[in-house]
Amino acid sequence: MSMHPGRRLLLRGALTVAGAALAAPRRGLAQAPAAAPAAAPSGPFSLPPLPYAADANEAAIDARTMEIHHGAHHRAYVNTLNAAVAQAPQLASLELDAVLANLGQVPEAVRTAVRNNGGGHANHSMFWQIMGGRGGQPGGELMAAIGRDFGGWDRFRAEFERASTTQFGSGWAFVTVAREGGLAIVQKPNQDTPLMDGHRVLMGNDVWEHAYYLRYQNRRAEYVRNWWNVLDWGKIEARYAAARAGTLKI
Ligand code: MN3
Repeated sequence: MSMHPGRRLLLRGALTVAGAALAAPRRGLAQAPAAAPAAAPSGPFSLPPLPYAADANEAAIDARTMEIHHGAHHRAYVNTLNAAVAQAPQLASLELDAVLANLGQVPEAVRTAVRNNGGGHANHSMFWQIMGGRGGQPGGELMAAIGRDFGGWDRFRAEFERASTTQFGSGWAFVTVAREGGLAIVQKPNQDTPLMDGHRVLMGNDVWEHAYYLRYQNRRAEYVRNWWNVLDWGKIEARYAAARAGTLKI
């Protein structure tokens, strides 16, 4: 294979850096005078603040897990998504749900990054929103829809727990909501989301190990069972109403 001139340039640059490093006094890696990367783009997407204290979900999720999950994992999805969008600026002006529903139109060079990190950003933004509550059960139209579509609260809960525990490896269990109010339970691997199928997400649980491992280790079923205790059904009922009004985004 012949060497591309651009590649030769890169190699020459690398040799120069290596030579400089040899001549310079030894320093720690952290201080290495590497060619400074361009500053990471800070937008168009941003990390939403947690809408409650990190220990607000102690009934299911410890504060340390919340801090790492939000401050490190979700932040990384946002940063990587922004870096991908910087390479495809035509995406920057679009709503995230529209991008995810049309991944086939995203430039191939950044499509996987947008899928994983755009999905991760949407999923986690929804996830923080629906917790911080005291569990219990929903009321009103949402409870009526659960009765209609799942045959009652207990069966809904059992079916959602089964979807959460049987998702192989990393992924999510979701409840989707149709414009006319119909509900369905959906499993997705990785950071995929029903938004990618053009569907709306009512709620979803993150069953990646990073969501529960500090407290539960391999006991995913116990995490999934406890998760009901921190749901804010008022928020989820508001999402249900927004979905029916056609205003629910992510
Ligand atoms: Mn997660």
